Amino acid sequence: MKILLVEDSATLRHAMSQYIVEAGHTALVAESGEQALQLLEDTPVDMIIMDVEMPGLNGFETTTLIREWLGSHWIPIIFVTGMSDDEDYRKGIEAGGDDYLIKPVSKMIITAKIRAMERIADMRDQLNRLNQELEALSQLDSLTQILNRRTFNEEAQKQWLLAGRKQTHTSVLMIDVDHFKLYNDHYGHPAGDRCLKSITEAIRSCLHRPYDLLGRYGGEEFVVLLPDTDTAGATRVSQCIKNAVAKADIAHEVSPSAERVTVSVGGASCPQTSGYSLEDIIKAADRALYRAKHSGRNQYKI
Ligand code: GH3
Ligand code: MG
Ligand code: MG
Ligand code: MG
Ligand code: MG
Repeated sequence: MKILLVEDSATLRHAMSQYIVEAGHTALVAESGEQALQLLEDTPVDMIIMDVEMPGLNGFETTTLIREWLGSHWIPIIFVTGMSDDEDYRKGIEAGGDDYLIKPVSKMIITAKIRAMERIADMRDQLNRLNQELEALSQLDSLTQILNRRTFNEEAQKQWLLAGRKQTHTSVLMIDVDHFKLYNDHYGHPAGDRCLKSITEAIRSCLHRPYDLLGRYGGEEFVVLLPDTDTAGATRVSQCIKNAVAKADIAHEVSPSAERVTVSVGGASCPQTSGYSLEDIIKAADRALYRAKHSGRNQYKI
């Protein structure tokens, strides 16, 4: 760990930084609170050992400023001071200190305290990692690992705004599995889940651009956003999806319209400058999907 030692006494600075180095850490030193603040501006540290009585800013004031500056990023700050009143201890903790040691402090004590704080810092890192993982998980649909509806809407809205008033078209496709209720009833829910994963892969195989978005919009309904794509492009992708699902070749022996699993696709395209909102074009794609269903399924309408 990189440990900052703030101490105005040269003798103590020397001895304590020796302890820090012998414990296997890197020691940075500051002679005053002001110097500590300056150093922190461009050097991140993992822990601070802080004297209290110093000319200029004292350790409590310096700590308050450091905590303000670090915001929600917590690092351990330990006071090491000659001030042994209970009231000083209280002030130190209040100022943002995590521990309060009274001089003289032996090498063994300071080493043990550093170890204890290091354990808490490890826990902080673990929590941060878990939080990041949770954040990522909450954006995905757990079955298909594609964007869930909420995240799709957020990301699509970002793309929509990004495209701004460009002269390009944006397209949306709504894709719905045909007679999927019958599929589930006949093959069982686990098979239905596997089928949805295969359909996801089939759709994904038709999306090649980094900005294309794929989301699970409902049970057996998917949505695709194609930025920079006009009606011709949307038609190509729809045809590709229809073919890819056919190629997946999933048996559906009770389907009234085909012996294999098929999908219906509804698409809509509009130029950024049309004045339509993203919701408008999603609704238009939904209406096109309805037409595809009512024209016999296993087809696309744009
Ligand atoms: P249509 O061709 O008109 O779309 O008919 P459909 O049967 O596909 O449509 P409907 O909306 O009646 O049924 C959708 C079915 O999708 C019902 C539901 O049990 C199933 N379903 C929704 N989500 C899941 C899921 O996560 N896993 C599985 N296995 N089935 C699901
Ligand atoms: Mg001092
Ligand atoms: Mg339905
Ligand atoms: Mg369906
Ligand atoms: Mg449906």
